[in-house]
Amino acid sequence: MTFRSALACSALLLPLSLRAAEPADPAAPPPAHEHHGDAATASAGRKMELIEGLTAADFLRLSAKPKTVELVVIAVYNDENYGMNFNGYAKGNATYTIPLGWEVEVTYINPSPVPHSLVVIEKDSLKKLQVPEPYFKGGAVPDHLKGLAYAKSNFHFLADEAGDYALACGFPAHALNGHWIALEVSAEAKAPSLKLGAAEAKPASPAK
Ligand SMILES: [Cu+2]
Repeated sequence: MTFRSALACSALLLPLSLRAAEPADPAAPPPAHEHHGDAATASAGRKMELIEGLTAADFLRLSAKPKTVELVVIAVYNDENYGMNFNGYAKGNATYTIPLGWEVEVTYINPSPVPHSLVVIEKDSLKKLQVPEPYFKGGAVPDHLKGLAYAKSNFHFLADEAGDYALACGFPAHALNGHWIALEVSAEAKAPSLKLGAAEAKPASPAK
């Protein structure tokens, strides 16, 4: 065994956290393809500084204010659905559940050069080529039909009617092509939760 291959073998035995800190070996094979939704990826000209430091724990967080929840919804989080995803999920494959009567504070981030947007609409409206105005007052980024690239935008709305909604991209035809995740406003839910893909729904992270 050469010194170099011995080194490579010992590196494989190190815990992931230690290996991640080492400089990349240009001769090493690329890392295995990550399952969608697991992590943000830097491809396609994304400005990663726009989402730096954010993790899945930030997707849903209780606010310090009562009956208020904070959402971070990132467009083009990775390559899922050709980038037409929020937080790595598309086609309703993630679901936010908000108790009826709660205030929802949303931070929308699009680190990519491709315009996308975010608007809260009824789930039934998803089939339309052009998504309608936000269902709840204030429930959209500005210019949601034009979209925002390399952008961060905040909006908030009161979830004052129970039902099945979508957090959808308002850019023409994107919602139709799966650029949406689900939002349920529930009279039964006692606390907000987030279900990502096939995983169990998780409660909101504690307030910062
Ligand atoms: Cu979009």
